[in-house]
Amino acid sequence: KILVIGACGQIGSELTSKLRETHGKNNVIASDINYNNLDVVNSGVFEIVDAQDYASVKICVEKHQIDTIYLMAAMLSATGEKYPMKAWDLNMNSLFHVLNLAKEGFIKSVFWPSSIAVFGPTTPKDNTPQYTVMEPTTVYGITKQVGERWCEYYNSKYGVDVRSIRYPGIISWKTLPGGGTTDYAVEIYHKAITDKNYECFLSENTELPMMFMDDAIEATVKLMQAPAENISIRSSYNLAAISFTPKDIYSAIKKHIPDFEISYNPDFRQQIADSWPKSIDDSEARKDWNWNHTFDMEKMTSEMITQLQKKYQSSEK
Ligand code: VAH
Repeated sequence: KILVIGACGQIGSELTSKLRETHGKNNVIASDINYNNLDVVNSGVFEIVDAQDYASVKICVEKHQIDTIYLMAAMLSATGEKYPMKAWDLNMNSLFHVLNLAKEGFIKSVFWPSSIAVFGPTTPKDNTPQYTVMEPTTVYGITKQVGERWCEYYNSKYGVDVRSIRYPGIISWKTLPGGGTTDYAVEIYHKAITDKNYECFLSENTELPMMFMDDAIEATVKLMQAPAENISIRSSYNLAAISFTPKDIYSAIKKHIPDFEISYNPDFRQQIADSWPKSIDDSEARKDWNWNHTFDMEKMTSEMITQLQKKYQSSEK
C-alpha cells in the first residue's frame, strides 16, 4: 500500500487523488500533521502522522502494510527564510526517517520531491543542465541539495529505491500552495477572478520555470512506474514544462478577463526568485522515462480560469 505524507498540501492533495485513481482508493493512505484539508481528510483513509517523529511514521507504515511512501511534507522557500532551523529540521528529519525505514526493509520504495531551488546565483540560468554548479542561497534550496545527496547515498550504499524530481513552480487550482515564491502564479488567477486586480510580489520580468499540476502529477507517476533499470539518476531529475514572467501570465489572463489589471511591488521573495534559473534542461527525464509535458501557457490559463470561476460561483451559492 501507498502512504502520502503531507497529503493536505498543494501537491500531496492532488497526488493522493491521482494515486487512488491509479491504485485503488483503499490502497492509498493519506496523512498529514493536522486536518487542515477536509477534502483530503474525507476522501478516504486519513491518519495524523508527524513526519519528524520516526515512531509516528513507523506505526502508520506497520498498521497499513505500507510499501511505498511519497514524502510531500516540507517547508517551502519563503517560509523557510523566516524559520531557517524549523525548515532544516522538518525537511531533513522527515527525509531521514523515510530513507531509514526503506534501509531497514520496512518499506520498498520512496518518492521525495526536490526543486529547482537547488540551483543558485552561480548556476547557468538558461536551460540549466542536469549536472552543474549548485550553490543555493535559500534554506529550502540547501535542504533540497543535501537531501539529493542523501538520496543518492542511500541508493548506492544500501540499495534503497528512492526516486526524485526537481519540481519547478507548480500551478494548480484545487489547493492553495503554502509559503512558496512561485505562489504568485497561483494567486494571480484567484485575484483576476475575485478582484480583477493583482499586486504581484515579483517584478514583471522575473522569468521562472513553471508547470501545471496535472503535468507534475503525471511525471511523478511515470517516474515511480518506470522500471528500476531505466532510472539513471538517483539524486533528482530536472523537470521542465514552461517558463514565464508575471507579465506573460498577466497577458494570458487578460485575454480571458479583459479588465484585469496588475501592479508590481517586489518583496523579499524577489531575491529568492533572482537566485533561481529561468529555464531548465530536462532531457535526462525525457530520455530515461519518456517524460513529456502537455500544458502550455494558454491551455493552463484557460483550465485555471474555467475551474476557479466554477469554484467561486459554487462557493457564492
Ligand atoms: C517554492 N513552490 O516556491 C516552491 C518551489 C521552485 C519553487 O520549490 O518554494
